[in-house]
Amino acid sequence: MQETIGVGTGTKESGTGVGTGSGYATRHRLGENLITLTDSYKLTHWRQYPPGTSKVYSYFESRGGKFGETLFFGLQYYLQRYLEGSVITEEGIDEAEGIAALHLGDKALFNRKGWEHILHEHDGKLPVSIKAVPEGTVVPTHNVLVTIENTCPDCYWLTNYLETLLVQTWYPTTVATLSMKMKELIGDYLKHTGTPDAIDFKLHDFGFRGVSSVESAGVGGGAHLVNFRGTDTIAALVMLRDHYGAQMAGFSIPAAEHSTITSWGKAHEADAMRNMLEQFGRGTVAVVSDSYNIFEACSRIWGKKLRDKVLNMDGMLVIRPDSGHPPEVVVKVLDILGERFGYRVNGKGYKVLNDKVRVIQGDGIDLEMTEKILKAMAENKWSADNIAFGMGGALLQKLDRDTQKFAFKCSSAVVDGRMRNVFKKPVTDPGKNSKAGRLKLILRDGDYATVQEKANGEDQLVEVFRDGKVMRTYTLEEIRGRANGWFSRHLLRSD
Ligand code: AOY
Repeated sequence: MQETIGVGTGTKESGTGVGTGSGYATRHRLGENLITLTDSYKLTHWRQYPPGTSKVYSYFESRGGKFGETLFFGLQYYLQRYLEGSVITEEGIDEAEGIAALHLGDKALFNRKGWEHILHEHDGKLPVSIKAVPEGTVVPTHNVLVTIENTCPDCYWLTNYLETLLVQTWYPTTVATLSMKMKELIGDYLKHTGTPDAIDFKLHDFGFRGVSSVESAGVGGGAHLVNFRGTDTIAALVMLRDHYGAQMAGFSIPAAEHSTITSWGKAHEADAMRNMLEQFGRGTVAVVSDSYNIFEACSRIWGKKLRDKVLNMDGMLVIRPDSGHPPEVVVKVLDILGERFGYRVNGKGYKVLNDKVRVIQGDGIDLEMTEKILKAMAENKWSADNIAFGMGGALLQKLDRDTQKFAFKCSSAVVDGRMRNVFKKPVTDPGKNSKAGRLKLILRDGDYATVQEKANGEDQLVEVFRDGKVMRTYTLEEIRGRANGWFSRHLLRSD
């Protein structure tokens, strides 16, 4: 069969139909054949476990990193997208065997019998059980977040075959964690200089163009929306609608980009800005204002020429600087706008601009720059109420699996009917030690701890997948509730 693979075969949209047995291998689009969603070496691992192995049990954890805890999010998307249902098909097996034959040079290295067992004995459904901490939970690093084991003794080899896909949850979990840290930082400044209740729209996702795939935009943008409600990443709305029951997970407003301002010509920037007020001035509108000179735009255009129009808006003008050293530019812009539009001093002793005017900074934003901007503002007595932040590449792309050192490791196995602890403990790096035994996550005096399954304490891990079925789903609302509970307790504590 494999000798005809790859030669003049048309692309078929999914794994059904004429392809099989006719000498033409069926081809699946990227992501649509589960057997191909793994690392090459895993194709060969079924031959490598000790003879008599009937169970492989593995777990997923953050082994530390930039932050001391992680906000778990995103597993449900991966389960529903890739693992749920009868995902093993004859056509999928054929395709994977063909790839393995050419890629590894020997089709006998491919576990055809193993996959056919799943197809025929399990109706194509993956015989594994996956347990996980509920999404939206904030868990200290070094704790178990997910466990997985095979439920059919013949399928001991399947557990770690799925590592590649399951470990991709590092990404939404790391984005959710970073977004949460931004929320803590901005929340802290709001608490001391302004209105903490306004937190939901203080960090807007600008990251769609900066991520390496549409799927990353959906999953990472979705993770941000666990903590906030502002986004320009529409893929995240679709993902959260389809997988987390959110009719509308995030919101945005009309806003300019440079092309819509600069196409009027340098001499007509004020006309471009007037047009923004005329087109959108009944609500909130954001206008990037640094095309030529952000300070002149604030003092002469917004602050003089269009001042009355701004003051007579039904809504609000949000001015967006987009270049220069953000802490300096933002404070200078606020000083100019304060002089032109006026301000009040709030109960905490900080200045708040006339309510028709606000600022959004979306250039150069990461955790460190945001802290610098908020600090410079506070030093100049400007409340955090005056600003919102846009974050793109640093929110969705400037992070990797090592940001929180995520790892998936086998910790228990059954060989010849006897359970054994499994672990690694490399002399060259104790940071890479793994846990041993069957694990559970418990709450001990309000703190999460990872202990042996047979120890005391109620397991917080919930079975979310078993034998092809998603057993428990969470809505975005539920997930936000859990994450928010943690956030409120945290903000209250830190003074
Ligand atoms: N969006 C708030 C609404 C969105 C954006 C998106 C890259 C917005 C800008 C704004 O105000 O200025 C992707 C850069 C900006």
